[in-house]
Amino acid sequence: MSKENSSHLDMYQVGRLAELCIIIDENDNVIGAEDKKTCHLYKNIQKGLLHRAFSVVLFNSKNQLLVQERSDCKITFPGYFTDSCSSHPLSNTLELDENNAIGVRRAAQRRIQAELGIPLEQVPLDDIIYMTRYHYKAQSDETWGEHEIAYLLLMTKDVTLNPDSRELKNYYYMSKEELKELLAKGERREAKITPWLKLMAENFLFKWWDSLPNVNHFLDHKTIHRL
Ligand code: DMA
Ligand code: MN
Repeated sequence: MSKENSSHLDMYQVGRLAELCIIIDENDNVIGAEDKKTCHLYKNIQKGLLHRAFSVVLFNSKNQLLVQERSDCKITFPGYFTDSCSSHPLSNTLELDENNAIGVRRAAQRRIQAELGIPLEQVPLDDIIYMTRYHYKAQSDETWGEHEIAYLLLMTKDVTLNPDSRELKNYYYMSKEELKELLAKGERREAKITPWLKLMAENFLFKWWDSLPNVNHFLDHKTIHRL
């Protein structure tokens, strides 16, 4: 890994850098594929490289949000508090399928299983609701960053968790008030919060939270929110 800042990575996360992400234009049209490493090097992002991603917010039946604390080995934003599950659809036939965002939902199903250890039967594709998309850019350190159009996905479900410690070091179910408190701690620099959890909270989450589990009137598959 030569000169890049990768001292905090373990072999598992280094191996994951070979995953093939989907390269898109600013309107989310597929234009190619590049490995995860190429997509997340900030020098490439500064040249405009953009990839497709997703974020899942998972609520239990008590209307609490599952919040992850990322492992210290993550490439970007290690040790930060973040949404329930986020990652990238891969450049293969199943996950490129744009019909009803099925490819992205398949990727979410795959990563929910991998990161959180939730049994597959508890995560049917039909329970993963595609809400809307947002486009953002964020620098993690001098080497790595994010530049994505992310599909925001929502699930309301009581699940069984068996988290992978290589991905997250902890998880919490938070009420609206508890998330607000965490965000306030973030503002005071007493907690590290991923830029995408912050943006999601500022723009979408609290509106949706109030009408759970009936979120259909918030679906917006046309807009790509530029945040
Ligand atoms: C990438 O998340 C996706 C978003 C929306 C930031 P991540 O860094 O957790 O991805 P992965 O789990 O694949 O490393
Ligand atoms: Mn990414």
